Amino acid sequence: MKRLLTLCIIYQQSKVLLGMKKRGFGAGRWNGFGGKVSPGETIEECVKRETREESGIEINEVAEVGIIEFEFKGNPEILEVHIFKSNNFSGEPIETEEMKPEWFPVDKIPFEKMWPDDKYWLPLLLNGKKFRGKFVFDGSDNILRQELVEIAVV
Ligand code: 8OG
Repeated sequence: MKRLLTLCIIYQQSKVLLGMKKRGFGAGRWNGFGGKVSPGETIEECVKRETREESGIEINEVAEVGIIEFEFKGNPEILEVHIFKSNNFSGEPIETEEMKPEWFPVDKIPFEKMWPDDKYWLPLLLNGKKFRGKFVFDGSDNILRQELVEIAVV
């Protein structure tokens, strides 16, 4: 069974906006904004809605740059995460019930407090690449298997 999710990296010059996830799945980690695609919603509508709800930022334009599947050992559900980037947005980030946003210089991204796969694909995103991958986790800290390739078109 597959579940569709979105994730958006908001960036500006040499900074990226991340949010500290305060509750639920991935709590205690810095991440981009996103979540589960709702019934009747397109993937792009989802990434805009989730980013607005979690950070107060209104996305004007997004580009899809990658798709990564996540599998957790012992769980048949596959999370298919569609990854976007945007540097065309309005508003100022605000703390919400779910996330505490903060700008990080690109050379100070807190990879040690992020999902362990992010250090592999986020540099590709920041370098203008597109990618496709799969990560199999044992729990939430340990990567058992990984595949990540650059692609021309998502
Ligand atoms: O709705 P919820 O907050 O549970 O959605 C989970 C969010 O976390 C969604 O934006 C997708 C994202 N996400 C994963 N796995 C990983 C991961 O390994 N790295 C990053 N950066 N984000 C992830 O589901």
